[in-house]
Amino acid sequence: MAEPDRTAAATGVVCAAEVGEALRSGLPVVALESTIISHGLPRPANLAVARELEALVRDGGACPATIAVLDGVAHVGLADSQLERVADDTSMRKLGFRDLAPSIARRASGATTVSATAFLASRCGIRVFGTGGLGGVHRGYRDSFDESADLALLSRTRVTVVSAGVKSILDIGATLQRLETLNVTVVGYRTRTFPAFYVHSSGFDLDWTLETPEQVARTMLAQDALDGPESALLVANPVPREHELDPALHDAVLAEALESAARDGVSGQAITPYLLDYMARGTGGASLAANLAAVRANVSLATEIACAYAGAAHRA
Ligand code: PSU
Ligand code: MN
Repeated sequence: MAEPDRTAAATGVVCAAEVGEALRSGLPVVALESTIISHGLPRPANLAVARELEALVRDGGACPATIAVLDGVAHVGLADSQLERVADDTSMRKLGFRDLAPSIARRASGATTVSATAFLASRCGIRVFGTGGLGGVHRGYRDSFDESADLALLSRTRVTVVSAGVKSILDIGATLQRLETLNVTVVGYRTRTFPAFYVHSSGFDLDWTLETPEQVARTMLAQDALDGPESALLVANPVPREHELDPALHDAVLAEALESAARDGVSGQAITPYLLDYMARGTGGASLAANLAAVRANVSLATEIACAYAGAAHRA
């Protein structure tokens, strides 16, 4: 990758030259988050996955922009050596939106969650973002108040996020309620029920279903034209049925994982990585296979949507 555009360096945000050029030319760009690489997937396979996701975007005709903070600079688009660092460096922090300012001020390094990634993408003019599963309302939130900052950020950020719903480790019904209250538009992609990340369906009905990338692009253009509050569009793309985790195995291991987390007193930022790791070990890697299938499908769909949107915006 060429030298970054350093004129942006003073702001603490640097858009990689390739990404900046694509955006200026109206070419499709897809943002990718880094927390899934550093905290969501086991080493060393995580680096191969990070590279594979970027390749999926390129093969689909768009420019990938993986986002992370390195030594106090928020990078939108990483060179391969930077991607390696995100995957290998065990001291990378987990950064939500609210962590960006202190990480820049303290010259810290960290991977960005959905909230930080969505913000940085949108700030640079990237309209589409592909990820695994969003954060949401945790089970037991009545005691812990644990609701991911992803939800509030998406209620005021104009970005289209493609995810396999929210992780089944969460309270999915409560998460859907919060998304409604926060006015985040949720559409199912070729499904009438909200997906549950590792499994195809959570059983919760959705109000809207879209069938093609062009329909998603038209919905984005309608959001632009309405000119309402800058909220996101959440495209819920279920993991393909043939790759889903066996629901019985899923429920059994999840119950153990939640008990173990309570026993170990895990809370706050640590709970999501803890539960994901427990699920991967407890299912003998099967949850990981479902996780990867979901992320690949989401990144491919995000690429198709970015291409359809770039084409439609160009014609408009
Ligand atoms: N989905 C995954 N793996 C992950 C995450 C989501 O498959 O690691 C991350 C995302 O970065 C998401 C974050 O934004 O978990 C939510 O964390 P929290 O619940 O602490 O907000
Ligand atoms: Mn949380």
